Amino acid sequence: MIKVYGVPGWGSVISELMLTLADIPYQFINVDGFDRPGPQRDLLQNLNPLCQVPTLELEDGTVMTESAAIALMVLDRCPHLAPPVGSPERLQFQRLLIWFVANVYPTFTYADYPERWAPDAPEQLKQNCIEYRKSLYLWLDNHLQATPYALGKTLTLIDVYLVVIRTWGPRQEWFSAHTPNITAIADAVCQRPELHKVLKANEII
Ligand SMILES: N[C@@H](CCC(=O)N[C@@H](CS)C(=O)NCC(=O)O)C(=O)O
Repeated sequence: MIKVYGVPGWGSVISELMLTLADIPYQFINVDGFDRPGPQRDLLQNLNPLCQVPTLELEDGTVMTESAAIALMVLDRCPHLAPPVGSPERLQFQRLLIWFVANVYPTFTYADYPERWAPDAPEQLKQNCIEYRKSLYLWLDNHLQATPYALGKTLTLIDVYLVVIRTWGPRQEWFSAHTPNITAIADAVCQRPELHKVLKANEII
């Protein structure tokens, strides 16, 4: 069975939700505290030198990291979780998938541990990243025109990112006030009964 190394509510929930949608069984291994020296960090770093979650160990022991790569792996097994090849929505799916990990995720890398990158001005780095992230979300919200999900009537793996990031900084109240489309899509994902157990375990609902 696939092992998902993670922390409840952190990036590992993105993989947990994707695997759940694809009906792929997995075992969750809690590595809470991995971002400080200790046994959890040693365990994770042994698998993933970047020491980040999500980190997966596949059925055959292969290590898999990077949420977008994990999404593509899930799609290989369960293609209906993305729009069909050749459709305009497919291109949007591909664009947004890479957009998230190329633009949004690094703002967490730098803002969550600012002293690592700017020991002389950590607070400034943190604030700049948070403001930049907000500008990304405002662009995204304008770009999302479909309902009830990001790409229309069918839930895709992009929707998983939306329901998760809405719980992270700048937090749900900010999203409610500034990003009505992200909010509506995240609310729609929260209604999916097959995701309730994982959403609850990660305190998203
Ligand atoms: N590019 C990675 C980013 C993963 C990531 O940054 N995860 C955060 C937790 S949500 C993390 O592990 N941070 C610890 C660190 O960067 O040291 C992905 O898309 O999976």
